[in-house]
Amino acid sequence: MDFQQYYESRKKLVNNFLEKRMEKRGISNVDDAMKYSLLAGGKRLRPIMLMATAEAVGANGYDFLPAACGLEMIHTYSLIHDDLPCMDNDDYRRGRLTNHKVFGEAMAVLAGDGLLTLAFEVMLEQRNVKPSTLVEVVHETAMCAGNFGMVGGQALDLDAENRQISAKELKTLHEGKTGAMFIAAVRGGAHLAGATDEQLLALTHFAELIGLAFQIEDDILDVTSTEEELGKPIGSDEKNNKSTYVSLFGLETARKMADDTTKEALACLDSFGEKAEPLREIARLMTNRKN
Ligand code: GRG
Repeated sequence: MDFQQYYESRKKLVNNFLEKRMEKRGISNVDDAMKYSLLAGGKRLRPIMLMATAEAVGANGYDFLPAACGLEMIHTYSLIHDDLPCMDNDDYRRGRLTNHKVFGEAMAVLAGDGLLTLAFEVMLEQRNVKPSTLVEVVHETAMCAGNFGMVGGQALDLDAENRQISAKELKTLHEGKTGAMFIAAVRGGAHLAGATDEQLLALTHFAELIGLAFQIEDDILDVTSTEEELGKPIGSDEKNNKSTYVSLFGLETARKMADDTTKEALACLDSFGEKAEPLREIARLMTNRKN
């Protein structure tokens, strides 16, 4: 399998779907702010992951584009809000100015709200699945995105600012903030493709582990990319006091943790055979990524 070709073709499907769907305008110029961030690139990991999981179970991933693209809308809203001055106060995202830098803070809040709401509208436009299955997928996605998942994790993150937290607290924080949306992607694809209970269990465990490995890798990249660029010794950056896997365990142990967790995640896919190869490659991509 040519994974690069696989990934690019799925990314194109996602981008085309999002562009087409955003042609349907609402009543105001909040649409421009929503489109600005949604169509700004990005790896499209979560929708591609949903499709690849459906394929691992034996379905066609591209049959589930509305459900998959809803996840990208939720993810994009979270990035817009995360970049706001009251949160991380970032000026750049996906290689361009952040939403609030271009449209102002109030409009950026609304663009995020609009994308979160549109996500559920679009997911419910998914056809060719039993209504009860779709309800289950949307319900799980809502739980993963909300106070039991991403929003809860972000709140824990705010609370952890400028104080040291334990490894257990850090894990809970990231299981919510980052991991929950990967669980939504994998379980969503599994449900839509009609996975058995046994398959669902293995895939859920895979998603939990790969979310953790992705976060450890993100913490590693945070220190290695910025500090290498600046020519500083790795580990010397004290720009904030946030606890990370690197600050808690050191760079070498964090690298080993990322590797071991990825291997454990891949082992969860052993019974899926050749059909899970794209999902395996996505897992490898997520943990060896350069950006
Ligand atoms: C504001 C409710 C709320 C939640 C914010 C996702 C998130 C929660 C914050 C983003 C901040 C961050 C750097 C989180 C770590 C996970 C991460 C690297 C997210 C970026 O996801 P990618 O790499 O980004 O999939 P692209 O741009 O490729 O989609």
